Amino acid sequence: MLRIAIQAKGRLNEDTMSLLADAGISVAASKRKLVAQASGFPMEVLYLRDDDIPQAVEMGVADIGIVGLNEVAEKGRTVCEEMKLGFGACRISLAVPRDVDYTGPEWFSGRRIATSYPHILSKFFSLHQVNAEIHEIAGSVEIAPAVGMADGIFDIVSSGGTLVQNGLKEVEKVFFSEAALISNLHLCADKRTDIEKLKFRFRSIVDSRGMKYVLMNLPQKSLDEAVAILPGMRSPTVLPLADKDWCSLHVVLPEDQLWEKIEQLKALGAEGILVLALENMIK
Ligand code: PRT
Ligand code: ZN
Repeated sequence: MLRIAIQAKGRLNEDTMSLLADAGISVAASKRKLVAQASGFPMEVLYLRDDDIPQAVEMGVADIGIVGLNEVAEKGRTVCEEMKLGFGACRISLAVPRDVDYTGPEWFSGRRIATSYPHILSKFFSLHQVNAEIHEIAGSVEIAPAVGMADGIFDIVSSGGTLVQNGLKEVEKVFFSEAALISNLHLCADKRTDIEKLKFRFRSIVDSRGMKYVLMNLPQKSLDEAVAILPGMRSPTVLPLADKDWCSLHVVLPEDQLWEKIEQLKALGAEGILVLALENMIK
C-alpha cells in the first residue's frame, strides 16, 4: 500500500484533493487525523505542512508526496520528481522598491534581502557572483523593505498583485514552480508499479485540462480544408451523416485556440457546433 503525503491545509490542498477525486480516489474528510485511509486505490494519506513533505518522502515516512517544486528545491532533499501536476504555478522572484534604478543582479551586492527561500537565493547569487546579505524571515516578506528591514525581497509571485500593493517591482524571475508528484528513491517493485498506475490516472487528468471536445456538422466538400486547420491526437474523427453531402466532425481542441478555430470552421460552413467539457484524455 502506498502512503502519500499531501498539504493538510493551504493553497495546494484543494487542488490536490480534487486531483485525487478525479482519479477515482476518495479520502475520508476528517482533517483532524494525521493519516487517513483512501478508497478507490490502495493508499493512505498523510496530512502535513508543505515544508515537511520533501523530508517525509526522502526519509520514507511517506512513499510519495504532492508539493510545490519550490519547497523541494529549497529543502534540498533527495527525492525523485515523478511528474508535474499543472496547478500551484508560481515563481520566486527578486523584487526591489519601485523607484530603484535597477541595473542587474550586481545591484544586490552589499544589500540586504529578506526571504523565506535562502537556499535557492544563495545559489542564484553565487551563480552571478553577488555578495549580498540574505535575511531569512518566515512570513510577510513583502513588507520588509517598507519597514527598513531589507533593501529587496525574494518571494513567491503569482499575479504580481502583492508586489504592486507593497510598492515593489519584480526584477529577476529566478525559479519557476508548480505542484509535482515526488517519490522516495528506494521503493520496492510493488510500490513502483502502483506509482505507475497512479501516474497514468494523473496524466490523463492533467492532459485533459484546458481541452474541449468539439463536434459539428460540416459540408463534405469542406472536409479537407477543415482537417488541415485542426490539430488532433491523430486527426479529427469523421462520421457519415444520412445526408451524403454532410459529415460529422469530432475534434479535441485546446481552450486557447477554441474560438479562433470555431470561427474558421464556421467560415467553411460548419453548423450545429457543440463544445463539451473533457474529463480524461488517455493517450
Ligand atoms: O501551512 P503550510 O506550511 O502547509 O502552507 P504555507 O503557508 O507554507 O504555504 P501556502 O499554502 O501559502 O502555499 C503552498 C504552495 O503554493 C507554495 O509553496 C507554492 O508552491 C504554491 N503557490 C502558488 C503559492 C502562490 N501560488 C502564492 N501566490 N504560494 C504562496 N503565494 C503567496 C506569496 O507568498 C505572496 O504572499 O501569494 C502572494 C503573492 O501572490 P500574488 O498573486 O499577489 O503575486
Ligand atoms: Zn509552508
